[in-house]
Amino acid sequence: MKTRAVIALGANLGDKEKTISKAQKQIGKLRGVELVANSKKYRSQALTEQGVDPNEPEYINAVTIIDTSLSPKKLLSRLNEIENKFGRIRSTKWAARTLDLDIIIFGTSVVETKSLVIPHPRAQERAFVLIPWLEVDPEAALTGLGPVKELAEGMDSMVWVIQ
Ligand code: PH2
Ligand code: MG
Ligand code: MG
Repeated sequence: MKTRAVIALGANLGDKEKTISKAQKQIGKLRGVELVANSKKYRSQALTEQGVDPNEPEYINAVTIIDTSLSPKKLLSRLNEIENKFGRIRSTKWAARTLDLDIIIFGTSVVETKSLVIPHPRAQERAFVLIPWLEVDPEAALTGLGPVKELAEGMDSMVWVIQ
């Protein structure tokens, strides 16, 4: 049994564009994962706890859609391994990072454990997740919240496509 999952990628340290492209490739090559779609890359200003912060390094974001036979927990641990390969250092939730891989939805599953919450609890507020997601799946829906097309209304100007 395969489940369709949506992964958001983000980076604001190091060679960001290269990191995102390589990470999209590596996700597609994981055992138990079939690539469905890779979005283009988008630039956006860093969102911090205090709101958008133009003094923080800009982010590159993208979305990758997969079909997977892995469990949400296994998928997360494979994604954490990829983050680590790109030199991810874990400090605070909002700290700058070389690579962040977040599971946005996993089929229509709802997961709430200490290490994993699905759907991603802040996805609906984030242009840098919704706009790339809509690019590769115009019919996308955020579990429990409805069509991404509606959630993303008015957000186009918050991200800039680069590829
Ligand atoms: N990720 C964060 C915090 N802020 N800002 C942008 N623009 N893009 C991100 O991916 C991002 C962020 C924490 O995961
Ligand atoms: Mg994140
Ligand atoms: Mg994360």
